[in-house]
Amino acid sequence: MNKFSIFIFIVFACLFTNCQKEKFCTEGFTGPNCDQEIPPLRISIDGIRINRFPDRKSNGNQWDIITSTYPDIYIKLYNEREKVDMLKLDYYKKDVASSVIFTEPVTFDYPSQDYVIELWDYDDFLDDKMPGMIFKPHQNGLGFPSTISLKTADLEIELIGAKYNF
Ligand SMILES: [Ca+2]
Ligand SMILES: [Ca+2]
Repeated sequence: MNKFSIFIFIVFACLFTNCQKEKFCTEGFTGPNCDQEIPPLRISIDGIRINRFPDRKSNGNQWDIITSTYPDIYIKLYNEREKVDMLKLDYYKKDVASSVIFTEPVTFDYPSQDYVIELWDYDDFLDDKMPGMIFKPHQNGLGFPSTISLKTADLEIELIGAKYNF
């Protein structure tokens, strides 16, 4: 075939195979209408913001009694199945009255699996366990938000600066 025949061949091939309808979807989406989400391979975040937690223990007592009633919060974060710590902070934020941010990068290697986040109140003797939650970093149908909001009856937590790897 000469160059012209090759050109004609490609034009006809396109007409019969709908290749002119091919689109480039936004990253993370696929399908004829670019509305099907591709499950991310990995999600990394810049930090964790705690926006709400109970102001008292489940028995009605205050979190602390000596210098302030507010808890001294640290976080544990692990994969529910493997129970391997992804984040176990060796510091705490003192006397947290309402919201607090932990600027701690974390990478979720299995974004569709269950992870557990636990809050703890540091005390000198025996730390108080605060509420926690089980969550999936990626939930199909919500798109790929840069802030991942997690809510239970007791807690409101945001995973901030989320980046997605496909
Ligand atoms: Ca306490
Ligand atoms: Ca404390």
